[in-house]
Amino acid sequence: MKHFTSVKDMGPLDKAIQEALNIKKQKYAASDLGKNRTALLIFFNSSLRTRLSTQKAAENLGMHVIVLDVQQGAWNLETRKGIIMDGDKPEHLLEAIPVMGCYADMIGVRSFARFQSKEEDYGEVILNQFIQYSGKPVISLESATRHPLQSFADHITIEEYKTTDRPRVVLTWAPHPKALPQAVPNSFAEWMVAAGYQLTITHPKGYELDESFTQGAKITYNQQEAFRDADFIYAKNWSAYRDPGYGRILSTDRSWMVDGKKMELTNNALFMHCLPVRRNMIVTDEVLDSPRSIVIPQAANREIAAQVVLGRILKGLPKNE
Ligand code: SN0
Repeated sequence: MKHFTSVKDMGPLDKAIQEALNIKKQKYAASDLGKNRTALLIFFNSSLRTRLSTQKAAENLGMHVIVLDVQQGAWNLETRKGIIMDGDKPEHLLEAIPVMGCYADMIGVRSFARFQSKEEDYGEVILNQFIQYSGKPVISLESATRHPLQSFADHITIEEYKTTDRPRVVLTWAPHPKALPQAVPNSFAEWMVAAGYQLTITHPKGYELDESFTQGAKITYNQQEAFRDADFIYAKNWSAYRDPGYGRILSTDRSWMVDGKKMELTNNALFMHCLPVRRNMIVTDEVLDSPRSIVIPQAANREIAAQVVLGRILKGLPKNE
């Protein structure tokens, strides 16, 4: 594996799942693979699970890890090309990225959608600059349009908990006080269809996602209908994708919150969320604290997903001199 930015970099998914389940049984079996290798994890946005699980996965493989929070201590980075740098940003990504590449064998990047320009976000301008200018393998730690390490962990989790071959998976929009990216739902939809599951997406009118991610999924505005017979309920808020209104909140309708009554419509479904989750906005305490919630084992699988990806990238690196 060279870069990891979407499900398309994974190859056959049954093989990836097998690898993940093997790693889960023996996390330290390849603790020499990353000897004298350094992973640089760079965060333009906050992180808890991604930061901890990716660092842990790298350490399981014997790697060194450097974590850089751009907002805390690094020079404020300019990202626009051709700009006169007379403002508050002393360093340009065009120098910062190749410099980072000098110190690392691979670079993980978190850079959320900024909602200033849909073209820039959906063109993955920041992630692509890392790929273009670092000279090193790049791992998405959530980019503007996708969160593939999360989706892979979601896939592993569903494989572990499913009781039928092709479970019914429902992605439901839920209300949130802030405008959030579409990366998690885009990536989840794309990955679930690739995994061969029966995917239904439900959201209020106006929250349609980019169709290139949702092809193969059933889409309905009727949440109750979507919940009927579901095996997995995956809740997530996202902001509008369609224009006009890209990156905006169109609805705060609390009736979309996942609660115990809605869960009763399902086929005894399990509840999933990528976290962080806003209690009693997205989902009630009752559901989140119930035995049907698998958000913690889901988060635990982030380490396994990252270890599969980092291990594959390590195997593809040129020999250390
Ligand atoms: C991010 C998102 O893409 O939705 C990261 C999810 C893994 N979530 C948030 O930014 C939540 C922030 C909040 O205020 O709840």
